[in-house]
Amino acid sequence: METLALILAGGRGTRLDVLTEYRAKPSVPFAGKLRLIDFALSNCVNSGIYNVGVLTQYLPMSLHDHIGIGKPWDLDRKIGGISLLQPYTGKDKKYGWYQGTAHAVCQNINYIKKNNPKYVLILSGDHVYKMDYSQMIDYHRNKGAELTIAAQRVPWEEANRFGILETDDNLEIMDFKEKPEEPLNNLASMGIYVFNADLLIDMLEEHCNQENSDFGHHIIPPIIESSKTFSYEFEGYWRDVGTIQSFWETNLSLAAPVPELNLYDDNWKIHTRSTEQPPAKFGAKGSAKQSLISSGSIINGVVENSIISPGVYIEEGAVVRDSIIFNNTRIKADSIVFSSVIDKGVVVGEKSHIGFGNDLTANVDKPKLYKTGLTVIGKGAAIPSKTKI
Ligand code: ADQ
Ligand code: ADP
Repeated sequence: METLALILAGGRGTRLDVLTEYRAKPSVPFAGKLRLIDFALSNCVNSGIYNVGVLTQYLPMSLHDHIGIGKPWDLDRKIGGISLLQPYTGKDKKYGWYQGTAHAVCQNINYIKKNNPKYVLILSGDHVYKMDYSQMIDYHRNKGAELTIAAQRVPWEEANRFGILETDDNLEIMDFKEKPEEPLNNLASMGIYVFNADLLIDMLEEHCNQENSDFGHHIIPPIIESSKTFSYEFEGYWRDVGTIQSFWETNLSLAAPVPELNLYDDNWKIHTRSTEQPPAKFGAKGSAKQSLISSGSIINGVVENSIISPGVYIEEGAVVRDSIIFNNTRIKADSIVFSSVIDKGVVVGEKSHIGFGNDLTANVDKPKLYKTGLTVIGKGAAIPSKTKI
């Protein structure tokens, strides 16, 4: 096959705090029934790329379970299909834990060679976007590029979180700086690369023994000096949900009247593995507005501007607002949940208030400013009745 996609899914993503205590970031639930990695996987198959390797490492169980043999994405194929690429060790301890991103890909160099692709598409497993990679590959080919980096303008104040590109009028990349302290530009690398496979293999062979080798620091800068490298500007919706706030905001943006990211587009479905669930049910006093409610939920309380995963139970008199509730959590009667993210399998006891500031002032006045912060409850927590957090 012409293109092999490699999804980097091994990073810990510490800024997502307790949500990544038991799972890798690409496995974090999103939009009620999805997980973050569903975007990269679905984009691959929707772009006609059916040869995908997923590099996993940190707490891979939930991710492996989710991906399985790739059936929901039609990746359970004899030719191509999906491969889960875990770190392994060899006879002379030549291999081991993945350190930097390039080090991770490097340890799978034999897998790349075996597939013998013309292009290798490198992706992150934790970005929220819909992108037709086949257009990027056409662009790469038409430009005669050896490496193409997808890029997007980001707010200036965030530019230091990204790799920053300088291009000429022809969009050839002249300079690249990984997370510069004082960025001189705001054109950010999206961490999505199309490599000519032979160039990638050459570069990796040169850098393989460097444990910390990372694309942004060690692979891309020398390539820009020596090879034809282009920027592919992507103007669609794209978010790298690095922090709890951006995770919360990106999720809730889906409940807006006309979200920027359309999940209801039949031409670009985001596939996921889902379990059999009965329909969402609303009791006589149950209501929900401007919210996503997943199957298997029972809503007997009030839900506003929130994202509810499968199997959530919201009892009578409970109010959930501006919040994200993961699977099988139960919010008991007369409890209030404001501006919070509550992980799976949590039980919030009766008459509790989750999402109050330290001064017990509710977070409701200006939820967009997040000044009072979000409340995050870890997986499986049992919150006693009448607790205020
Ligand atoms: P970051 O996202 O900060 O910047 P990094 O932390 O290296 O880069 O993670 C990239 C991806 O690789 C993530 O999906 C992560 O989970 C995964 N990953 C990290 N370490 C890994 C390992 N050892 N094994 C397997 N997977 C691993 C990158 C680029 C920037 C660019 C931003 C855009 O370096 O230049 O601007 O992405 O988001
Ligand atoms: P997530 O919260 O990311 O959805 P799951 O609850 O689906 O994770 O768990 C992922 C996998 O890990 C499942 O196969 C589950 O059976 C397994 N698992 C979860 N907790 C434990 C545990 N304490 N011991 C062993 N396996 C576990």
